[in-house]
Amino acid sequence: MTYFTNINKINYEGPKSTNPFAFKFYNPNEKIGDKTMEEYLRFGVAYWHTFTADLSDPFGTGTAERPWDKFSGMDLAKARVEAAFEFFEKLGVPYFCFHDVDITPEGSNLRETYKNLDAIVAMMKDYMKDSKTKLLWNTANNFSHPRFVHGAASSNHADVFAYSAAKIKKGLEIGKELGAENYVFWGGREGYETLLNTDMKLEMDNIARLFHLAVDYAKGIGFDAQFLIEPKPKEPTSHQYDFDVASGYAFLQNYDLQDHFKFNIEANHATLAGHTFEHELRYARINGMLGSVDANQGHPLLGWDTDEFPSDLYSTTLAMYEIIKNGGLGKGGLNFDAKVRRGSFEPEDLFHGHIAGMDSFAVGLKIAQKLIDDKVLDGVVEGRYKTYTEGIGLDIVQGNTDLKKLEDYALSLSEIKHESGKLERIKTTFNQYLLTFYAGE
Ligand code: XLS
Ligand code: CA
Ligand code: CA
Repeated sequence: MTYFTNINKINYEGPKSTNPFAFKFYNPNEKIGDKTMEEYLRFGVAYWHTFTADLSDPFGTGTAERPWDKFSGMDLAKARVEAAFEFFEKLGVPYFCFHDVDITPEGSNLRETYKNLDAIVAMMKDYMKDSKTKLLWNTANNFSHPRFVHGAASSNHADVFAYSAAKIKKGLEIGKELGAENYVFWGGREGYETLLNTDMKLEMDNIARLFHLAVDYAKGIGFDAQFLIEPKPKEPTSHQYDFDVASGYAFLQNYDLQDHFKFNIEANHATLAGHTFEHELRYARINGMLGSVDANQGHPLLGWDTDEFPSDLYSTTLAMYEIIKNGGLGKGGLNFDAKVRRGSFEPEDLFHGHIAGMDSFAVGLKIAQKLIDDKVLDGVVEGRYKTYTEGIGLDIVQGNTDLKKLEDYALSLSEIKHESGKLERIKTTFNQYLLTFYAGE
């Protein structure tokens, strides 16, 4: 059965195209630096937002009109797989991602849930034989069901720890079966509401215990996916343990997990943490911890996780700047953890959302590569830190000094001469690159 009947394959038609079902900037085979766009961007579709969600929000029921709505139970799960692979093919996207509960309904007990999962995973495996779309990552949803009311690995109840472990074990087996390149851990309810009833130390120790068990199990079954932690500062709990990359990295080092994990960085989670997207990418990159990206954006006026499709070119440019500097994303990719707005309820909106996101990152990639080729920001940064390339600065960075020597040097100084940071000039140049790009294309 065909689900998106009126929509054909989305092709690159260039910036002058007026066809809404065409890419204006994402040209998969175009070379940027030493890679093609497709190799750099490694786009993924999030199963939950695109095939499972109904666009309900805390104030209203779902509005989504989907061609698979007429099915229910396992028939619905199967229809979604058919629709998903049709969508991947038409969009020409190399990856997808899912939680266990996105692809099948939960059974009345864990054994039944496994049975449902096995059926759908077998079907997916079959579809993947003829499809170019691969699994970027899968994960266990250990947060939606009421059993996770007090957390998963961080729950006060040991049975919930065991249940969560079982779902992760199954997830790792599914990842292996489908050839997932990564496995994600987002700490859905791994956080707390109040310290008044919380043993924070035990909760954090237990999260680390479960991570170690997962690392060991994956090794045991020969599943060599990259493990990824996805930080988020709040929502649903008021204090999530993986607040941001910095706190997540400290956690990994504290529990000797840093060699087994990298980060999956979501733009909207970065902004919820009071950071920019590029701050989180930079923090991970300079520590060798940048694994993958959940590509979306928050609403500038709303303080919650709105998961919008990315369209802010300033942000996609700065994000791609970090990704190019990282030498690409390795096994990671750009997963659109993004949902169309509640008012965009028609099936074709799913294509428009992804086209917007893919084109925005393609533009970001092109501008970022040009900024790097022309050494625009590198030149600024090099000039700004030049005092560390000679004299006392060189001694400092090479470790050839001590407090006494530094004191002698400071006592000999008459006046410290600063230079302007030239922020306005830099921003103008940045805009020039954005605007020249438009004019030239
Ligand atoms: C929720 C998270 C979630 C993870 C995967 O805010 O973004 O969807 O990406 O569990
Ligand atoms: Ca996410
Ligand atoms: Ca989110």
